[in-house]
Amino acid sequence: MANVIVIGAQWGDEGKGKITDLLSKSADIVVRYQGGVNAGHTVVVKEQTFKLHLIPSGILYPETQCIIGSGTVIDPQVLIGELDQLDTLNVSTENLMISQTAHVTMPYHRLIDQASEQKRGNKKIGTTGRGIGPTYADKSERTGIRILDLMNADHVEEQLEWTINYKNVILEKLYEMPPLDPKAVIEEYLGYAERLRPHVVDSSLKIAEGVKKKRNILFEGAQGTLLDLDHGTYPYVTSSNPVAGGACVGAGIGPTMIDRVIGVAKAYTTRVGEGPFPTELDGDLGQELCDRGAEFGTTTGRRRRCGWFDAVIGRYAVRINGMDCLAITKLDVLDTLAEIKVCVAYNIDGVRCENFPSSALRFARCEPIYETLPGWQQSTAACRSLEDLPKAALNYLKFLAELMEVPIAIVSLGASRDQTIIVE
Ligand code: 2SA
Ligand code: MG
Repeated sequence: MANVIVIGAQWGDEGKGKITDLLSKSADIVVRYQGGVNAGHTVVVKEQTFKLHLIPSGILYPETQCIIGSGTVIDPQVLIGELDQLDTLNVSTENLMISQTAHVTMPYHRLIDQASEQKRGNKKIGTTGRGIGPTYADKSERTGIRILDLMNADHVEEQLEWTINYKNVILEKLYEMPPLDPKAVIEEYLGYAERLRPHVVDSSLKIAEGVKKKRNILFEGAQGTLLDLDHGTYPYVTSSNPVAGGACVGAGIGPTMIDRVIGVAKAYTTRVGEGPFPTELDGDLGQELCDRGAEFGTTTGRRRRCGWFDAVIGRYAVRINGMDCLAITKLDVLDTLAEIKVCVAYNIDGVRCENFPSSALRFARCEPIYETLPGWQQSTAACRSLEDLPKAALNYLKFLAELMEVPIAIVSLGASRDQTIIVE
């Protein structure tokens, strides 16, 4: 196992939660390195469904240490809600660690995220409305509140009073919203600080200690490659770096310490929020994928847009992440189809293009060039090895691996832990 990064190879919701849950069994430490409560992981264990936004799914294994790293943004209210949920389900949260240098999502971040989306009108990003962009903006602008600030009551009171008064000008003047009461916010967040205090650590030091002791460390990406702030479909992206390189920055570990990068991709493509999506299916077929795949956001409940597998973005994800191998999820969702299409290249203004165009304007003009493969029209849900798969399903997987020039290591055929093929 060693030190492994798991990333999403598409627009998020690839089923990383299930794959990291599987790998967490062999991990001693699981680290979240970016994103915040915009992420949503659904893990099903013994018919119990866990919905986690910030806490790594590794928490379900009693021995595994879980770290919410420096590059994440933490909404204390949501995090405490997750701690409470796990408590009622008798899952111990003693092994949860929170980076002291992670930034805090405050109420004004949430308000500004939602209000600015509204102001954008038809130019909106389609954010989760969880305050993610504004929290990272403050981090870059150097007006952010960090976990270590919250831990220091005297200092943070002054800092928050100034910041909230400053944000109130924006709320009132720009968005015509009522101002926040600094005293009430400060009191509320100092309360959260006490609940979180026992979990707060120097996270990069904890990780370094783990490396020294040769512990297996799993770095769990949230969202996906195409939502990366630098390498995704900007501006329709999130405000962090979900790509593998982001793990080094967000966790505070050098690239020489990483052994493997595993990409996770769905057997088709989904996207939630605005922005171009070349292989999107609008009609009945899109609806069928959505219904069969239960494609609704874990965080916001939004319906995900669905389409065919796009091997151009797949190849791009292999390159940007230095991906060693791939996990293909939700293959079973395609079980009913007579024919399956795969986008092998784009047509941009009459020219065939094999590579993902980094210009958003060019990407919006991409028309998919498809190859059509026969479907298998039988259930794969009970398959436990590649030999169990119908021939057409195996051919489909081989075709994807060839197009993306990466081996497939894991195939997932349903939500539960045992509906998985590990390729030897
Ligand atoms: P934000 O809120 O600023 O990060 O939104 C910016 C864009 O990033 C997309 N985004 C996501 N896309 C897929 N899944 C995400 N997590 C949730 C889930 C989403 C949900 O697991 O289902 O519940 O709706 C996620 N988080 C951010 C977002 O749609 C914007 O396009
Ligand atoms: Mg998700």
